[in-house]
Amino acid sequence: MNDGKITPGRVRARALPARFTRLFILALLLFCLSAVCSCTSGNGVPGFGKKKIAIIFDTDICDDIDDTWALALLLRSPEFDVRLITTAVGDTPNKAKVVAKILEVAGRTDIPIGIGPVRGGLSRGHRQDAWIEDYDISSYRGTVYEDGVQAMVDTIMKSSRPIKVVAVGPLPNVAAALEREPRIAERAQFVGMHGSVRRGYGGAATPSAEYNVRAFVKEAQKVFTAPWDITITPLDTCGIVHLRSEKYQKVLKSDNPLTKALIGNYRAWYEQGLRNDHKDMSEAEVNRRTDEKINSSSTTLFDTVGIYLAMTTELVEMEKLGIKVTDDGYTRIDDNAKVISCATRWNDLGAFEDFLVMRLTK
Ligand SMILES: [Ca+2]
Repeated sequence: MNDGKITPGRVRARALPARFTRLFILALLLFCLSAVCSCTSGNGVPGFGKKKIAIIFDTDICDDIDDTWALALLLRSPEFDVRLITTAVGDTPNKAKVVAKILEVAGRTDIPIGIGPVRGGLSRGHRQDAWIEDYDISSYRGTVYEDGVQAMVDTIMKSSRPIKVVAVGPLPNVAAALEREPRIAERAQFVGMHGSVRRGYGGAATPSAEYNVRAFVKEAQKVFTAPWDITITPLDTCGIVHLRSEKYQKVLKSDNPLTKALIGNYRAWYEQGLRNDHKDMSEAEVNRRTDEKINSSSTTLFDTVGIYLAMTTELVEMEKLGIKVTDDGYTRIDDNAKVISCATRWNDLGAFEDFLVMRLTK
């Protein structure tokens, strides 16, 4: 008989779903909280959780030595899953030899190398040639793609998760990849060492037409208007990074094979620069000046900040700014331009230098 009263059994039957609902909501909250924490904690990298950050590194290595520092930082950073390294501008096949030999030293021949198209300026040889004199890239145990642009496209399109394209040179490779397959912009984010927002070279009070933009303006315009997330370190932040005194000495004296290779490349690059600029200089004088520089400090380490921004923005102040790449190679603030994330100031430059030293010497 049922008089309409609710029996204890039925109470329990109704209460259980309510308890389960509360437990479910609690579990859901904990899940969301852990997801948020894993997305933003530790290295502040949004959207990638605890998985390694999948990246393609596009570099004009050998033109300036800071790319080699950036490559060493990349290889010493366990946060990254490096899917491909592409060489850009000038003698790209010869540049690939430097990358290959460095990857051999680092024990990272699992990383494929893509040779970008030979574009601009110097098409044969570069300032780190002496370091690869005895190296034959056909001995590289990993994969070398002759068509680096297609390798970039394929790596992005075949990836099951988003990839960061980290570029630290002019952008002929990245622009060509966008041209060949525009959908890469939907599947990748762009991080670059590019431009100059409020400060110019050496911390100057007015912006400069920064080299990586100015050298290939049309290509920079293509990359900076593509429909992907863009993060840059302009000269405002990357243009004032150096290692000197004790910090530099720690790197110089490191026994780490990769760091020793980095210093070896620095020496070769500096020597060749002296020979290029002073045709009549004696070998003794080249050696004396090289020793003086190599034993004292780094050059400006612009590109290391590109690698840093690919993993975190903790030590820099980020601004969302509309940035237009002008035909004369400036990156001007323009409210009508695509909004991108710009590292415009350091919160703690000393801490970044310490981080760099720690990564290169531990
Ligand atoms: Ca560079």
